[in-house]
Amino acid sequence: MNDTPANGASQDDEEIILADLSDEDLVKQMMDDLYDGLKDEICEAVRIFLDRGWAPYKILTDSLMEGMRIVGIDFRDGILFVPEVLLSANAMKGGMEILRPLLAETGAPKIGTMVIGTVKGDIHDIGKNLVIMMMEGAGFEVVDLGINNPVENYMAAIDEHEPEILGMSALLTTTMPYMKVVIEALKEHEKRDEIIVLVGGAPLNEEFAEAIGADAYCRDAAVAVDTAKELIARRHNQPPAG
Ligand code: B1M
Repeated sequence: MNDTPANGASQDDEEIILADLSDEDLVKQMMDDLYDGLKDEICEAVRIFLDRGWAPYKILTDSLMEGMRIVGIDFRDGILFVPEVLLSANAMKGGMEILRPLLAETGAPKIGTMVIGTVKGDIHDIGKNLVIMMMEGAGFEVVDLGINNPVENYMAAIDEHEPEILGMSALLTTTMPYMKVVIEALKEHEKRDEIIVLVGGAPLNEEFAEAIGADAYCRDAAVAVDTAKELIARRHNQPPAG
């Protein structure tokens, strides 16, 4: 990514020892490594930060998500292409897999169940997977439908698992309208009032969520957790758990 790596050495110099870098330089190096799709290096850096006592959520937000934001800018500008971004996504997932059990290990009591999936036509799943990790960590049982879900998948999972919450993710402006198709199907099957519908994904906003009849738009995974807790508590007429 950069001509000068985070530790100030030139590209041709000897190998960078991640463990020798300061926190600040290691964050910068992780962004470079995520950009270059270096999964092993990302996993090593995540472990180093954990050893240094960083909270899993801080590692996620300060290095992995920030790194992916930069990848997104160069993807948009035609500097990076799909194969390169896939490598970055793979590296990010490697880091997330290390953090996943740690985020889920809070011992929080079970609050409710959520069915979540990325909508039809859309294969982005990193943000959805992050939401799942955070929801599990907060005490939700989560049924993950994966990517590219037609309305039938959501309806079948709702029938089977009877969740309090339905979550939908979309990262493309062309796929986000499909969320309305799912909400309309819920109405048609007289299930809309039984379930809290939360939607998220980079191109969405509150106005869109309101326009399609969702209960709330969630800007990020932490907001998804807070919103889920709050809306469930409101249904039960109790203060939010945790
Ligand atoms: Co895609 N892609 N991509 N891509 N991709 C975007 C979304 C894009 C903005 C890039 C850009 O141009 N800057 C652009 C969309 C433009 C638009 O629609 N306006 C785009 C495009 C165009 C495409 C293709 C069409 C490219 C092509 O083929 N020509 C293609 C579409 C494929 C398809 O889906 N049919 C495509 C493909 C891909 C890859 C496969 C290469 C890869 C996905 C790999 C994967 O997910 N396994 C990819 C990636 C990685 C991205 C970017 C770079 C990063 C997305 C990401 O993971 N962000 C992205 C650029 C960007 O968003 N800046 C881009 C990190 C993640 C943690 O954030 O997903 O926003 P995010 O999730 C957040 C919140 O949004 C929220 O919480 C999460 C955590 O905080 N949230 C929810 C998300 N879902 C939620 C659900 C909830 C609650 C909150 O429910 C309750």
